[in-house]
Amino acid sequence: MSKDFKIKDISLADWGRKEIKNAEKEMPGLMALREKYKKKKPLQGARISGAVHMTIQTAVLIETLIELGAEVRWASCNPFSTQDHAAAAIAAKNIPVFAWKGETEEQYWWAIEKTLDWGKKKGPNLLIDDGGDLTTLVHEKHPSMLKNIYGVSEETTTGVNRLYQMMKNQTLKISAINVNDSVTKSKFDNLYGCRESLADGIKRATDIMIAGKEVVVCGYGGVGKGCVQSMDGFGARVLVTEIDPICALQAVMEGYEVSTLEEIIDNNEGDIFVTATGNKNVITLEHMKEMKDESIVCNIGHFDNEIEVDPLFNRKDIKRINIKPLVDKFIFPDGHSIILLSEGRLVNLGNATGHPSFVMSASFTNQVLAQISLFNESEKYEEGIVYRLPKKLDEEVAKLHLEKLNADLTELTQKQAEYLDVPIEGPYKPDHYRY
Ligand code: NAD
Ligand code: 9W4
Repeated sequence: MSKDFKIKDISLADWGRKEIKNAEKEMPGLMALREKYKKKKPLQGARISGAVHMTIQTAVLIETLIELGAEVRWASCNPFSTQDHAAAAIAAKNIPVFAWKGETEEQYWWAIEKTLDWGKKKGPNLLIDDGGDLTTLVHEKHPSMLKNIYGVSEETTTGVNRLYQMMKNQTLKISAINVNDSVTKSKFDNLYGCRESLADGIKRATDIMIAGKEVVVCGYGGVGKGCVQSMDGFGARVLVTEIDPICALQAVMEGYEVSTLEEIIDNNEGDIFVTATGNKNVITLEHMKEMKDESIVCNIGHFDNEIEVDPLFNRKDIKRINIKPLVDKFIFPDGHSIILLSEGRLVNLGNATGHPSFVMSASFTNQVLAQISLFNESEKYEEGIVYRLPKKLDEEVAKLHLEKLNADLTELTQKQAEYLDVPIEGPYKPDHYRY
């Protein structure tokens, strides 16, 4: 049989397999689903085309889907995000995977196309997407496949925004589940994930001691709150900038000073600057020109436009010294310098390996539940509509992770359930509740 995969180097498979084994221990939600459904195989007959970053954690997702009975074909949703050892381990199990780090634009789209090539089986019947490229490709280039597809589950904000846009324009032709807005996805991705991986990125890049430093965090939303808590935990003095009075008040109530970048820089404060706003041009060239010598500047928010990096790289009067990959010193004409991490892109992905496996487990457990539901309860879903997972399943994801953490949940008594007017088995909160 000719090989049905394309990856960088199959000799990396052993290394990948060892890391997958380690990750399984930290992905209890996925492992619990394997255990729960090993006999029932609720995805038997499912043909899943997936386009999600081909990482070690995604390998655990892929193998969970297969254990539940599915066939899968996989590509990455970003030309640079593949961990080649993860892809190799998947290919070594003869799972069709088309992903390697550093794909060209053309190779990237070729790989996504390959996930749709089911031969005589006439295309996929489920999609898992991250960012919306796979969903768009099927709609625009393979509309004949749409009628056989039970639905797509989408991982990220960008992809979910594209789905709602398609729903509004009535161009969405399949059912869709927005996994991004499950509480157990977004809290982990934004708050708990960044709380762990910001320091990881800064430290791998610079080896700096955070205790005693002044850290400026721009934006106090989910990501910003995680970053602030992390830096505070290390013993930094944390300052926050915000445009939203509610978030600014939250920061003050937690004991953080809220100021503006201009004021902070004017006062010669700030050793480390972190952007976490989702906005553009938050730290500008003018800011960096006035920062203290050797200030560290990094971004964990919007993937590439929070820091005005173009003039740093392009202006002749600013000298660049590359310290190591994705760590650069820029020397200004007055002699002072700043250190920029990940060229202004996401510091936790460029200078570290992103979120811990446990964070991805929370997110991917939602993905698997969404796939099971789309495949087995298709009567619940209408074509062209974007749904969220019911709160009961969000609670289920949390429960599967609590078991590994040795936590004992209190059970409601019948009388208490009646008093609160909630079902004894959940869901325990109304839909408008903000966690
Ligand atoms: P959010 O909307 O909850 O928070 C962003 C905050 O920034 C808001 O409170 C907003 O008022 C504030 N803000 C906007 N413009 C500002 C400015 N000019 N100065 C100061 N504050 C400003 O969003 P979030 O969930 O925290 O996500 C933020 C960004 O992080 C998004 O782009 C998201 O995609 C990204 N993200 C990154 C990772 C990662 O792993 N690196 C993970 C999750 C989310
Ligand atoms: N990764 C990534 C890595 C390198 C990289 C153009 C050259 C996101 C979520 C998860 O995006 C991810 N290099 C780039 S873009 C890029 C992106 N470029 C841009 O110039 C360099 C990414 C989810 N995740 C975790 O967080 C942990 N495990 C996961 O699966 C992974 C990767």
